[in-house]
Amino acid sequence: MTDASVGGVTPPQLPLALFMGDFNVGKSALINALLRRETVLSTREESRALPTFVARSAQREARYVALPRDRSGLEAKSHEEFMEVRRDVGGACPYGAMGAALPGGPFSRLVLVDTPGMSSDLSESVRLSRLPGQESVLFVAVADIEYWSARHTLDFMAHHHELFGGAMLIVGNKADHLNAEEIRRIRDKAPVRLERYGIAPPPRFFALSARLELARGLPHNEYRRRVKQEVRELCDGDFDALRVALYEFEAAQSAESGCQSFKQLLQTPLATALIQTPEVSAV
Ligand SMILES: Nc1nc2c(ncn2[C@@H]2O[C@H](COP(=O)(O)OP(=O)(O)OP(=O)(O)O)[C@@H](O)[C@H]2O)c(=O)[nH]1
Ligand SMILES: [Mg+2]
Repeated sequence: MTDASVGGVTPPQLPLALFMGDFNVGKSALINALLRRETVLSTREESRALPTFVARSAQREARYVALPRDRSGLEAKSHEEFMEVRRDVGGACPYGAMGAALPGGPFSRLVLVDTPGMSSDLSESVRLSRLPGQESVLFVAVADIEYWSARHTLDFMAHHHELFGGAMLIVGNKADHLNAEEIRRIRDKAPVRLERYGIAPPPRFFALSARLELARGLPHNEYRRRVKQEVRELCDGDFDALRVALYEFEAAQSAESGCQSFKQLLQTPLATALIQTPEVSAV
């Protein structure tokens, strides 16, 4: 085990749900859908966003921050500025990670961590290594449901299943692109497919749609109306089940107070590893 803590001090851990997967699979849309608001950038293009920690705030105003690569203190940002920060391929971006602290929201302690998708032109294959304090991390592997069992995705899942074991969920997103029969077939076969690949016991697999969920509170939403009712019901059901799984994880973590500030949160070993990705953590 490597000591990735900063200055030898490992701050107490808040429970974290870490969303990882290929670019464009809907990791950010999923986080926005869970939070029921457009907090992080979700876009058709590869986002090149930085790792982003979204936490609950006790204050009334939402707060956004950027952590410089040299860790020289946090910089406050407006939401607009926060959405615009991008990782540059040449490495010029001065920041390593972003943070958002939101008042209210569905989770009281669970921090949702968005990560940049594995980039196509950098041919990255991001792999985390074992981290101190990772017991408080739930690994959420996100994939496009149509390609979830591609070899590189299964390899990625197998690697992190070894690290996180039972603290792992799999999301097959964009199920709104399929018909009900296809969704059921993929969902029912997923455990067998995972076990055959050596990912055992298989993590829970959720077939859902962040896009449908984002529109769920809007009764006359055109897109929801266009999607067949059976598909909508399957997606809504699995999204609810995902929410429950996250609540259960949060509730199972010890109630000790975790990090009190972004500064602490962004200095945890996990944050350190993500900030260094891909230069250090990629293999
Ligand atoms: N049809 C459909 N489109 C979706 C869904 N979820 C996300 N999208 C779309 O997929 C595209 C990528 O979504 P993002 O949320 O930016 O995906 P990401 O995984 O965060 O991408 P990177 O940050 O680039 O890694 C956007 O155009 C979204 O609107 C879904 O459930 N259904
Ligand atoms: Mg994203």
